[in-house]
Amino acid sequence: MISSIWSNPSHLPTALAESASAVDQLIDRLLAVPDGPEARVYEAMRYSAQAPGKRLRPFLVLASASLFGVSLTSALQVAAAIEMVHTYSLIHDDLPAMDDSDLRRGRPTCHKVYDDATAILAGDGLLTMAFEVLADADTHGDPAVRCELVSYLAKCAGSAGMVGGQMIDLQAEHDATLDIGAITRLQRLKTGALIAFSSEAGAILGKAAPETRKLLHAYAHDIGLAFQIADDLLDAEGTEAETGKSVARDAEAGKATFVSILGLAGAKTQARALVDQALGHLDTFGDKADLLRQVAHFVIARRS
Ligand code: GRG
Repeated sequence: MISSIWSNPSHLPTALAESASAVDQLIDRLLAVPDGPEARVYEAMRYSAQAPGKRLRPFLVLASASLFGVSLTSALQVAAAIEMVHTYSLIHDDLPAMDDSDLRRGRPTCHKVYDDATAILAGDGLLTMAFEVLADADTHGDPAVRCELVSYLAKCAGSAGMVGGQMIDLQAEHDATLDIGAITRLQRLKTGALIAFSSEAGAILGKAAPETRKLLHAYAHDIGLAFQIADDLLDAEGTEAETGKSVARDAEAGKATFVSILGLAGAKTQARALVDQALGHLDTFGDKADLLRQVAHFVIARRS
């Protein structure tokens, strides 16, 4: 049972730490380093995947799966897969050809510790292994469910989702003229699509009715945008010590963001409104959705 991993579900920091520990143990097993010269790519994959991130997406998988009586084994498989895809995106985003960042999760970035080619391969290795994990029989007894997970993650991570959002972002890099609609679409693809997959994964595993899954999609849409506004606020107001990554990059690059368009106060108001809207989508789930409610508040209160 999923709830067995949470000793105190009303205390979000403890619940986040407990689900992070469970998913990290599985990732540790999945990324066992083989003998042979290919060991280097596994070491680079482990370096980034085991770095101290929030493990927010795995948590969303576990919290959404807990609504539908899904087994812990199934939910952890999906949680590990989404964290692998997320980590791949961070490794590639930090490369000199993209964001050229030296610091991620409070540590030197993968390409700084290894080299660019190894970092590219580590990202590729994590992305492809995620689909191997989803397709594994441990993920769900019903092949149709596994197929739906593979297909939906491919859509969310690929050119119709995160990769597409990253492409728009790279093209808009020095464009301060993007309007709020364009930024919203960019961020829905770049950040929101993986958050949508994570939040809907429980409904897919639990074979929930389409209208129930839609509620989680709507919740994810709202917290995804709130998460991105919080990210823009951290870039504008946070410190490198708090966030574990470079800050003030957006303003330096002259980039249009939610903060540059709405202002600091306007962005905070908008983020709070999105969280309220997200909570509204959870009404029908009752107390069972309390962790999803708490995490909605957390995405805008976080300092890293
Ligand atoms: C390279 C295909 C490709 C995509 C990159 C997600 C992404 C697209 C880039 C990451 C850069 C970034 C700062 C995105 C904005 C929000 C975001 C996804 C932040 C990082 O996620 P967190 O805060 O990170 O959940 P941790 O380290 O806690 O897992």
